[in-house]
Amino acid sequence: MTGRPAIAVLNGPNLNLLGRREPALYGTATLTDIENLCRRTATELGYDIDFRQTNHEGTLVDHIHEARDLARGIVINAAAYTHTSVAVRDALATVTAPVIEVHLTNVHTREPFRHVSYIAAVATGVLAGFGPAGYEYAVRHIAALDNPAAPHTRIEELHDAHHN
Ligand code: CA2
Repeated sequence: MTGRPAIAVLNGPNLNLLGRREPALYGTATLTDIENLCRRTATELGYDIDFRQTNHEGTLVDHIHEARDLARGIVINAAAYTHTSVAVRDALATVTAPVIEVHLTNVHTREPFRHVSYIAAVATGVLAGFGPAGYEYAVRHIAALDNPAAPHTRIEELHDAHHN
């Protein structure tokens, strides 16, 4: 424990294989590289990272419950569970802090079953197709939302600023 506020970065099934299988699709960065990127970004912004990966649906639900109690926001790549899991969606729906759904690939250019997300409707925002950088952008956005001195990160306040 460092005393700094935490941002949770949660990863679903098979993402432990990143960088070792299917580099043409998912790139050469490993999940440890992505963890280091998130940690470097968070440290720069004054946050800790709680970085997890699991291949099990119930464990991902447990990770969401732990993050709900401890983190200022959740970055989640639920991987295949994105397209199948009512349990993951229901767990995320209980989170009041911002939730950013991240995908390395642009799921909308892939098979039709990947166009459907069970979790997008309960997420604050969705990033897909930015590779590992998507994780960094999501961490930066959660830190910005947590900082009341950055009102432009909230769409309704940008609208208000524009119209006043
Ligand atoms: O693009 C993404 O980040 C995905 O969430 C990745 C998931 C896929 O099911 C989603 O549709 C999109 C798959 C993660 C599997 O990762 C692998 C990494 C290396 C080798 C094989 C799988």
